Amino acid sequence: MQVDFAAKELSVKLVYYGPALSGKTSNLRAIHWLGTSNACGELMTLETQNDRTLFFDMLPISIDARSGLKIRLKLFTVPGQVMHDATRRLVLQAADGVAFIADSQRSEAGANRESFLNLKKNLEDNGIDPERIPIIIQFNKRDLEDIRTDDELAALAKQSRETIYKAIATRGYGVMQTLTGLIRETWAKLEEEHQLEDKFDISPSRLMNEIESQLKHDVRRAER
Ligand SMILES: Nc1nc2c(ncn2[C@@H]2O[C@H](COP(=O)(O)OP(=O)(O)O)[C@@H](O)[C@H]2O)c(=O)[nH]1
Ligand SMILES: [Mg+2]
Repeated sequence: MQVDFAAKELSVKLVYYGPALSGKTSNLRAIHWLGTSNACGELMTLETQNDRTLFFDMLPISIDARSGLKIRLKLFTVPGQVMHDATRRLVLQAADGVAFIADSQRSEAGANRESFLNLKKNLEDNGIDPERIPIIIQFNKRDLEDIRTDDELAALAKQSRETIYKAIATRGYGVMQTLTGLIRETWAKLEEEHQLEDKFDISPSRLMNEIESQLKHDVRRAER
């Protein structure tokens, strides 16, 4: 996190991690498409021909809280392929929170596991304690055949520290819940470390209300 006290501006870095093709870029695309244009900036994506992220994607989100605090969220994705480990480590530098995007297909369980271990190693290499940084897990591609069942994910959620979300990123399903869950956990950690409520006069719950109302379209108003 970077703080500019004079400008009352706070920058938070959130990283979407996971194996190749699990849906990290699709999450950012869906956030850009579902979010308000006021909050969401341009989505920067770098892609090779075979649809895999070459370096990373980045989506900036700005929230202006009523207390005057400006919150700048930067969402990054990492390239999933094994060979891009140096890029992943670089993108993880100074991360405040991580969304691990897993592929729900049974065939991808090994790739998920390998990528999760790689995440922990790269956090450690960056001097970040993997047991303390907020990490949430999204099981994406819930629309496909031969996926891990809801019961299996519930059992997994019981034994893991991380909250588990379910998503179909290409349809936007579950994507905003994952993002707001990640922001909530990340803010709680930053609050604990930096006493933001005292410094900026904003409680975590009020902040989440403001983020949700500025990020998401008001459905009732849109329907009128
Ligand atoms: N059926 C299905 N396909 C998905 C879903 N999310 C992503 N995909 C597809 O999976 C492929 C890889 O997605 P992408 O977001 O580029 O993965 P990344 O490598 O993690 O950035 C693309 O063809 C997407 O259209 C999903 O929820 N359901
Ligand atoms: Mg990608």
